[in-house]
Amino acid sequence: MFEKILIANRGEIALRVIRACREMGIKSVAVHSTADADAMHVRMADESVCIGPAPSSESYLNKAAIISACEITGAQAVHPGYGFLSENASFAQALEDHGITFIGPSAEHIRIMGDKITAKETAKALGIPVVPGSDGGVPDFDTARRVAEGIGYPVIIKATAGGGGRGMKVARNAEELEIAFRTARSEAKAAFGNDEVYIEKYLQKPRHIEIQVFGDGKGRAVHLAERDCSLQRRHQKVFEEAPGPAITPKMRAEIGTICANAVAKINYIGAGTIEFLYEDGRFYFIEMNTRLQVEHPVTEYIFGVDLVREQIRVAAGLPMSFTQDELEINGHAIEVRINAEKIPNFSPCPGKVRMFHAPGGFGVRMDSALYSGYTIPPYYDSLIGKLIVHGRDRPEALARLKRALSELIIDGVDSSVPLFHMLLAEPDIQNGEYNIHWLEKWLAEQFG
Ligand code: MV4
Repeated sequence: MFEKILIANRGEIALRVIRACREMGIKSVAVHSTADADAMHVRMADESVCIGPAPSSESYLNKAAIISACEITGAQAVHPGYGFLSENASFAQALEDHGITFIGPSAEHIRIMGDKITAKETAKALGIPVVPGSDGGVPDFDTARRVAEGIGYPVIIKATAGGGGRGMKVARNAEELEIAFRTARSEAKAAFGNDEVYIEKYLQKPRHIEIQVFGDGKGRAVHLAERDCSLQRRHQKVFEEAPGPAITPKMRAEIGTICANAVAKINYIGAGTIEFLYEDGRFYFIEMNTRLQVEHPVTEYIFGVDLVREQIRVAAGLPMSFTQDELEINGHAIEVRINAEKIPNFSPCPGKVRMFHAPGGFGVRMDSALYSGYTIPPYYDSLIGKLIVHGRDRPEALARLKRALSELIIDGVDSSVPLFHMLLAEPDIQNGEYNIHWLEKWLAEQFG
C-alpha cells in the first residue's frame, strides 16, 4: 500500500480523499494555490505544498508543479479528485513516466473516452446500447442531411471534442439542419480547436441515468447501480439520487451487467460512470466519465461502500473488497449541491462566510470545506458543499433532506439552499416524476 498520497485538488473533494487516506493509515499531501493558503484541505492534510498563483491554469492545472510537489514530499501516488486534471490523459501518462501512480484509469482509457466518437464506437463494440446516429464524424452538410434523413428528425449535432453539453445544436428539419450544422462546427472550432461533429437522433424527454462501474484492472468489474441526475441547470447537476425512481430491478440488473461486462473486458481500473439517456424503457449511451464523480456519495450510501478507499486499493494492486453478489441496494439516497450563488440569476457569490453550521444526525452527510470565517475565493467553481441523506426508502430520504436543510446555516454569502426548500415542496419532485428539462422549465415558471 502507498505510504503517502498527494491530492491534486481543493475543496470538499480534497477533504473526501484526505479522510479516506487517514482511515487507511496513509499520509496525505495537499497542494494549493496562493488564494487557498487558508483553505480547509491545506489544514486537514498532513503536509501541504503551494503550487502556484490563484488562476487554476497556473496551479491546480500545473502538471509540472504537481509532479515537483510529489518529488519534494515523496508522495507515491496522486488522487486527482474530479475536474482539474482528473480526465487529463497526458497528466496520467506524465505521472507514470515519473514512477508515480495515478489513482484512476490508464491514460489510454481516459483518452478513448475523452473523444466522444471513439467513446461511442468503443461502447457499441462492447455491447452497450448507443443513441442511433452517424457512424463517426460528419464531414459536410450533404452527409449530415443524408444521416438525418436516415435516422429521422429531430436530430442533435454534437462536437466530438465536446461533452457536458457544450457545442450541441438541435435541428427539427432540413432547413434547421443547415444552420445547426454550420454553427455547431464553428462553435466547436472556437471552443475546442476541433471542428469535428457527429449526429444523433434527438431524444425529446429523456432522463439522465448514469451507471457506476468499478474495475480492478485485471478483468474483474462490478456495477453499483444507477444515479438519476436529470435535474440540471445549464448542464450543471443540482439534485441527484440513487436508485433512480424510474428504474426497475430488472432494468437495473440488465444495464448494470452490460456495463460491468464491458469495463471488465477492457481491464478498466477504478471508478467510472457510464452516462445514458433513458426514455421509454430504453438506455442510450452518451458518454463515459473516467473519474470519481461529484455525486458518488449517493452510491456509497445505498451500497455501504467507500469508493475512494476502493480506488486507492486497486491503484495499489489490491483486489476490490467486494464482489457483485455482495452488492445489495439498501434504501435510498439523495444529494443536493450547494453553490455560493444568488438566486434567481445564479450569479456566483464568493465572499466571507460569517458562520457555517453543518446539519447532522442519523442518515445525514455533509461534504463541505467551509468553516466559519472562511473567505470563498472568486477563482474556482461555486460548489461549496454537498448535502447527502439516506433513508430506508425515498419518502424517508426526502423528509430527512428537508429536516437537514432546515438545520444548515451558511451566513454571509448567498447559496442555493432556498432553492431546495422550494424544490422539495413540488409534487413532481416528491413523486420522482421529472426528466432533463423539468428543472429549467420550473425555474422559468418560478422566476421568469
Ligand atoms: C442528448 C440529448 C438528447 N438527445 N443527446 C447534454 C449533455 C451531454 N452530456 C448530452 N446532452 C444531451 N444529449 C441526444 N441524442 C439531450 C441532452 C441534454 C441533456 C442531457 C442530460 C442532462 C441534461 C440535458 C439537458 C439538455 C440536453
